[in-house]
Amino acid sequence: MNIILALLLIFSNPSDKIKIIDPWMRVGAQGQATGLFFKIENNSDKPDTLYKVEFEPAGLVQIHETYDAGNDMMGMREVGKIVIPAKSTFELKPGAHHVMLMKLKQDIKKGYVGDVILYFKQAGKIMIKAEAKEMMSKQTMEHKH
Ligand SMILES: [Cu+2]
Repeated sequence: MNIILALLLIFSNPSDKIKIIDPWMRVGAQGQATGLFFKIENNSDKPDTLYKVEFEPAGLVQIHETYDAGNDMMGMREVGKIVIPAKSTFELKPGAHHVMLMKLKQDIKKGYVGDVILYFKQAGKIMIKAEAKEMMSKQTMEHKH
């Protein structure tokens, strides 16, 4: 190993090991819930776990997965955390895992950019900005809690 690489390894910020790619949220109305989506790239040689998300304009934030509820319906339920294996990418997207921003204190309109804080067990606190976009979807989402 050369010296420059060794120094980079010593001084690299732990959060560089986790990269958040293409964050966005779906538009939503005050009092309602909406989804937050992004890709998590884990460049570390250890698994990492996303276990908490903060978004000030939401009264409640949960990490959800989507499942087949039968009769062509999709259900959602809280999973509490997402484990990202070493050297891999995990995608949160509509119809799959997502962050649910619930009890919105304000309308989230198209073009709005929100500050979100993600908490990882290894990488710690990561701040991101997510822009609100409209989503075209034929899926019917239903909460089953
Ligand atoms: Cu959900």
